[in-house]
Amino acid sequence: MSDDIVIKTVATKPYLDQMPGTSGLRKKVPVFQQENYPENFIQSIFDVSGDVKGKKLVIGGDGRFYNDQVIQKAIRLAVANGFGHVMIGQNGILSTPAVSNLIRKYKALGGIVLSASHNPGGPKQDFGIKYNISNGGPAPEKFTNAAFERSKVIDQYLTVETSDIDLSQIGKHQIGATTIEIIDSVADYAEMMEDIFDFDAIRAYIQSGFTLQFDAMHAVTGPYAKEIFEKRLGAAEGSVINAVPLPDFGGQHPDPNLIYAKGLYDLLMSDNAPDFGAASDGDGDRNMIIGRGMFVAPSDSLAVLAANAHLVPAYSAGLKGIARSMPTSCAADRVAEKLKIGMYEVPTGWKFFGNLLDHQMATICGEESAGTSSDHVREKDGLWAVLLWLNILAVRRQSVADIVNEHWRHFGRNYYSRHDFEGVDTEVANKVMQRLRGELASLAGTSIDGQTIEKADDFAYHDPVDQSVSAHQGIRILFDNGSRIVVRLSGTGTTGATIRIYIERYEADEDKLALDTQEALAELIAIAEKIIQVKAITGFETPTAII
Ligand code: G16
Repeated sequence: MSDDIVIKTVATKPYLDQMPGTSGLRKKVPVFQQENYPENFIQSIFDVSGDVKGKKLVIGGDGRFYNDQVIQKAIRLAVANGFGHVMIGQNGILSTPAVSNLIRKYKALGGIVLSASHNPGGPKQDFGIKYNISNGGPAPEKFTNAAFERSKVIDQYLTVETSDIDLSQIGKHQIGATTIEIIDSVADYAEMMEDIFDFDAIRAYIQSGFTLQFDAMHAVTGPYAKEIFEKRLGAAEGSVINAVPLPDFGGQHPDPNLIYAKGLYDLLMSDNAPDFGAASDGDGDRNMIIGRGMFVAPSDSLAVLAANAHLVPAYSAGLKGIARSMPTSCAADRVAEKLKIGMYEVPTGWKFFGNLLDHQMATICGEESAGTSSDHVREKDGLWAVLLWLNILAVRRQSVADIVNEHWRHFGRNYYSRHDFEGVDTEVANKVMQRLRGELASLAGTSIDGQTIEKADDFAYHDPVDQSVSAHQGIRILFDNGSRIVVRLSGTGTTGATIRIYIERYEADEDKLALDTQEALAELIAIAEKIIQVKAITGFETPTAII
């Protein structure tokens, strides 16, 4: 391609809605299709990134509808803004943890991930742009706030006139002073996984007859899972299902939970169950773990993984600390206490783990929303979590159910559930939160149905590293017996508001460890409605999702 490029300055008008949520900017595709909409946002990111001249940028996405077109726009903007080297996954495919790894490994200034995570894809569905900084993690609030401010006043962006880059062929292109490199989407990531885990042990376990099924949900992890589970670890062909990324994820929500991965769940509960089942989401950062006959809730998974991580090569020296998001159950806290290591509670959003990981305060992090990861990258990592389970299983040679039951006998069980009220009118949702905030001061010390509230607050996080304060991160109602009710508004939806209510109760009695979760929490669920009045105010009779 020619060296003479003409950089064009395009006049544009700001859109006022480009505020990133919990995980980047997420909107419906038609919103992103408005004139200059993605360009405005990407230019705003570059504008607040300091000097980008000659720097490296990683670009990839989960393959959803509009992915390829925004990649071409991003390439033109990157060239015009003076980046020296742009690395792009083949066919535009890169999982979120793979982007995090590439940024760190190749010392890039940052990375653009085109994904709306577990939200559905297609011409009328969701799209998103996330930006990760040079530590490989999601841009912190300071950065996203600055980008948002910039987007509100932006009046021009830079681009070049050039033909589309063929994303299907691995290789290099030169546009002006910028090298555009199409890379193998999987190779670097798979290599990193081989460095962390004992692939020989897992391979031997699989050879001995251990069976697994991984559902890639027609999203980004298909090619990664094929390479790792089937090719490198020797799982039978067909162990990875829905392995081809599709722009509309086959019309499904690529959300690995009991609602959208019900087929996998049913298989694992059936007579034909393999030993192990797992799934990941749109962009490959979430995970779902199901043993034969046993679903492992994400909060429990974090606790079990933390308690057993020392069995795996990369963590054999032990963990430095564990971190979880505030609404995640306290099961991991009991592990940290036993291991005598630090335990950190941060707001929802992976960006809050960045400082703890960078400063070796935490090694493993996790969230109730099905994200788990470690200090190997600065994102949550779905396949890493699956491999950690597999490596532990290969060492312990016990079933998932036996390991989890043993864990509960040892540490007690944190019964836990999330009740979502989706598609609530935003004003009504705000009313629920405002009313509750107004009640907080009077809640402490009161008893409801025989349960005493010890503390009620609006969670504010004081980052121990940079001393920044993030306020209003969700309401916590803490009972004197360790039970908790947490309420917050989701930051990832694209339609109306979602109220999430998280309910948790600790049980140490060995005879009460196998109760049905909703039954075990029934009393607390009733108390939650009395305090929050979500049904009364919204008019919803039941949650739209119980997870
Ligand atoms: C994002 C964030 C996570 C967060 C999750 C749920 O995940 O990266 O840290 O826990 O959203 O957020 P909310 O409860 O606000 O909907 P993802 O996988 O969507 O990028």
